[in-house]
Amino acid sequence: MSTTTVVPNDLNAFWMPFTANRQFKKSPRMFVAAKDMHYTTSDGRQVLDGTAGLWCCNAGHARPKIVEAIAKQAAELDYAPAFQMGHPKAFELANRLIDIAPKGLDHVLFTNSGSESVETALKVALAYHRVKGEGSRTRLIGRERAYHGVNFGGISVGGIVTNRKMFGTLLAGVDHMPHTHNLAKNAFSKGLPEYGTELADELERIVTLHDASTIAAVIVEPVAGSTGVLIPPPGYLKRLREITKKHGILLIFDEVITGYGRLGTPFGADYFDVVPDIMVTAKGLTNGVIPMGAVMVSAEIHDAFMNGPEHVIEFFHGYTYSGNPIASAAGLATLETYKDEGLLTRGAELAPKWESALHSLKGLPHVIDIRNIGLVGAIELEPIAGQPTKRAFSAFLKAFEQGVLIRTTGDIIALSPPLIVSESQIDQIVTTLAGILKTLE
Ligand code: PXG
Repeated sequence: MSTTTVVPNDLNAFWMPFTANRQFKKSPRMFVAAKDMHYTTSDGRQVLDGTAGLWCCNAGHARPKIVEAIAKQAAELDYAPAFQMGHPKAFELANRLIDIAPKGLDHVLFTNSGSESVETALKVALAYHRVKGEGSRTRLIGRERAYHGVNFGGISVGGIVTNRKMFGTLLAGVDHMPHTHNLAKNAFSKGLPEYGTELADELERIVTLHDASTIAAVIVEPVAGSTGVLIPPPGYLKRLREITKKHGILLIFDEVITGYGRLGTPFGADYFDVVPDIMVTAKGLTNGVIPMGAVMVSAEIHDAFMNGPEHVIEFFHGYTYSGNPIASAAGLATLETYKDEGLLTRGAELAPKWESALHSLKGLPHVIDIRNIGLVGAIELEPIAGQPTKRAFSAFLKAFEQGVLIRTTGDIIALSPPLIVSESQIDQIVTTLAGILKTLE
């Protein structure tokens, strides 16, 4: 198929997600193919993927095992009812996930996205306390600047103002810890920033205010991704773990971005050596190819529900597509690809190269911070006075023209290449950005 014939001629009907629709439709940017580290545009150009799609194609694109598994599964068993029926691959995938998950997470609930995984985790947490006879634990604690997807629970515990302010009063009984971003003290940190561990103690203040008996769970991203890569100070997550444990509050890690090798360890929990009670994942679970999420929970949580008459449903929650056969097949093939190629830890090998390449941009115009962890990076730019987001967005457009895909959020450039990236491709990303930063308004 010619790459030039697949551009739709009317862009009006599709209301695009999280996109400046009018700007896009005046000047569309279309991908029509992808292979390994590259996208192909509708005008036949190669674009290096600096963002693993949207932080999800951790093994790169069109990987043979995954492609084959999906085709085979579609022909063999396309769909099986998710409620009161099963099929082998969902069980197999749950087992393979438990094999790579931090010790202590023993059961898996499947969803279709990160947002649904967040809702599922919050509901498990509330219901868990109730089945344990602690039904007064109804509050949920999130964090400023957090991104936990776009559904009502997720935006309630989330802390990105633009994602919340249009949507009414959200869930009741939610409070937020402060975020840990501190440019004045931590700018240009390599890896974990030095200052801010004591911000974890804000959780104690919130617990004192509401009383532990009213709090069900605390949810955090180990590294906040979507808001612009906010890396926790040393010991911060350990402290949250201690405080939650002390007060009988569940700790939920939202690992939608940090899961599946992004930090150079299988999960963020491994990187920080902190095991939560519930872990929320999606994206890299299926290499982004088929929508799927997985929520992993401790045996203690799972077992608390396994009471009452055996014919009665234990937890009234689930989706038509929970553990969908094709998604399960994609997940299994993805985990195999990660294992074959050592991708869940490859980020750790590349991290020193990644760090030095990124920090070489220090001193270029408008750059007010550079941060990195695993194979994640961020370059924060000084906003144009009175026109926030414009400078970074124009860097995004220029990078796309020059053959590199980056992401921007506010005036922050976020980078998260597939874990198969080569050292020379890291150089290409950074050299392209260096050229652009010198020419930005
Ligand atoms: N939790 C976290 C931590 C996420 O990063 C979600 C939940 C929601 O996942 P779904 O699958 O419902 O989109 C996310 C998603 C970006 C970007 O460029 C980040 C996300 C999605 C799209 C873009 O930072 N994160």
